[in-house]
Amino acid sequence: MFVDYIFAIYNFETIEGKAPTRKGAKVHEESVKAFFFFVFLCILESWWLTKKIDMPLSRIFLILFFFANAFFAQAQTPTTLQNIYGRTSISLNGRWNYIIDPYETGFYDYRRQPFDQSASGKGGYYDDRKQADKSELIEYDFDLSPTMKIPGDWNSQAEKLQLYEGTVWLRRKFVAAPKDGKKYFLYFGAVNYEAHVYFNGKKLGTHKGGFTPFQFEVTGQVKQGDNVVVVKADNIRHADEIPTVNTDWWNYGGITRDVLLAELPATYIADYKIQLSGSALRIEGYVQLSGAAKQTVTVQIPTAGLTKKFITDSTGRALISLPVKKLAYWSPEHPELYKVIINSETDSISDRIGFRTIETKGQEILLNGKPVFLRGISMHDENPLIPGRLRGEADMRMMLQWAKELGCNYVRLAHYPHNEQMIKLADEMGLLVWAEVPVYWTISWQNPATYANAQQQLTDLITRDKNRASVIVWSVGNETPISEPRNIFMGKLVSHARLLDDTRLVAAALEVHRKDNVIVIEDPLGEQLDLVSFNEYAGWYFSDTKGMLDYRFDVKFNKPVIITEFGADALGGFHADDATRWSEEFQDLLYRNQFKMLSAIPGLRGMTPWILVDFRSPRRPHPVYQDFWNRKGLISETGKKKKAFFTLKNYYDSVGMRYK
Ligand code: GCB
Repeated sequence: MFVDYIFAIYNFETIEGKAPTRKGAKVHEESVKAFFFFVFLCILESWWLTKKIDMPLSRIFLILFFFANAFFAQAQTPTTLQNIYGRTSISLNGRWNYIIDPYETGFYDYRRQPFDQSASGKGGYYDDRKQADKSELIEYDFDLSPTMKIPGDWNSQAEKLQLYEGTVWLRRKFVAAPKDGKKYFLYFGAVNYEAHVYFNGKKLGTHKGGFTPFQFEVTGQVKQGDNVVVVKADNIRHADEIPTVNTDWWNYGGITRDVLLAELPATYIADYKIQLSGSALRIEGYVQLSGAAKQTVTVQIPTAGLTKKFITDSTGRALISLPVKKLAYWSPEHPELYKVIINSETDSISDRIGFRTIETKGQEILLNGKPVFLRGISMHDENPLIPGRLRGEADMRMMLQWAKELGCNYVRLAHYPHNEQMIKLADEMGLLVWAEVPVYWTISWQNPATYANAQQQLTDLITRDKNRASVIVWSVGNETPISEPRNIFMGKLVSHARLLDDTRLVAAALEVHRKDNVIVIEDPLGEQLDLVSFNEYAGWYFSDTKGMLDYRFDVKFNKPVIITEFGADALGGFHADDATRWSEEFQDLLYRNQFKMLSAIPGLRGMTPWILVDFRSPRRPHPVYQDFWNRKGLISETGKKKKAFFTLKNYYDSVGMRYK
């Protein structure tokens, strides 16, 4: 029954397709792993029963958890191309036909068996069939179905989809002219949450995780002329997924980011990292070719007068090291980006990369060796004006421009990876970035598949954005409740982030608790992090604008303190006295009082109040003040700045002067 217990919490379905699949192979590999894991559990159970091991079940369980993590983590390899926007590609954005399928009729037969697992593999909506003669029965028709704009969440594009959680099928036809000797990849910037992808009637694979990119190789499958992509997107929330069922944001479903068909040479530059080393004396990193080819690779930074050749090893990898003489370092004040060109014998790619260092020393954060105060703001990937996920560069620029107007040099892109283009814009506009994965609130800490999923999302985020100067912090999660399994889970994510990238800070929004009038920060996870970050809602979720000033902070770590959240809801345009909840005056006074409270923390080096603009949330039903909007924005859903916007701006202006 021990095995039964383990199985009850271990949802095997989540293993299938966890990672993006190349030609569907990974799904199979995972099933084989799951089988061996099962056999291992059976052996362990009989050993435990017969030998009567003198060890509590919880201890055995933890050992098992470690084992399973190591076992499944092996399948986690970076799977997307570096710098997709630097590649030759066809955009598959545009209008896609869609079919809403709440019962998954296009996926399962009437005995609930998946069509794509049947002997013929046929029968699902991905067949994209048309009636051959007038007597034929076909109960769907993509051509006659409505269309929606991709990239774009479905909730904001059709009234009946606003609150929808379930399956929607999306289809796009396109014309291609594949060339001999080239490789082709079908690339998705993000699909929320689970995607099953079919190309010309054949299943390519599945992917889970709503905010990270994935791709499938389709070399040899792209036809001259007409091609068709069908995606089954499913945004149902599950307790064992990342994020879990409970969040405070809208669960926007669908293909929310770009879809591209990329064309590459037979041996291509699959990945590279080109970053300034911690000492600022060298530019370091690697170039990774797609195959185990030995080639000469040249890295050029023309305006810095740097060129150097490297030879890849038998795995196709070359370690890069370029001594630096004179460089204009990237900073929010001078967001200098250098053109970097990488040539291999068979491929070439260029990027715009900024070079800067970031480190902590005691309670200081040093950017290019100089103390910096992070004047930040939190934001979601959502446009308040035309509600829905940010749909393109103009939306993203609007958000970052608002942050600039507020006097920010820093943004927290909460609570999940935002669009790759957003980070590129932050590079260009000069905003430091806190990047986060959706390990939020109550995750299934003891489920190995859940951990593997979280680790994969973190890997994909770091893989994608590791060349962006703006990103200075990888955050492994937000407000997760302390327990031993959680500490282990989060601790492993911290180590994983450091393993993948040692040029940035690692952080998380820690747990806090109150003892009388003291807000205590002693979450054990803090030991492993570079920053002390936490959310505190004095004046809103506890106390009020008067009583909050009686509270003080007790931070148990000698590290820079970056407050990840504080705030209050205010309905834009609602004015009253400053003791009245939901009024702009209440929110404004709360901000003023927060500055008083926070400036008493000796290590305070920055903050990202919650939040730049009002955002949609199903957790916020108050009919007058909320109407499914979290109103903690400094800007209303109509784009109007609230009083507290100007108060925070004044505060940042004065802090900015001190850190000049
Ligand atoms: C938090 C969460 C954030 C919520 C916010 C709130 O602590 O991190 O996602 O939206 O509080 O408004 O309650």
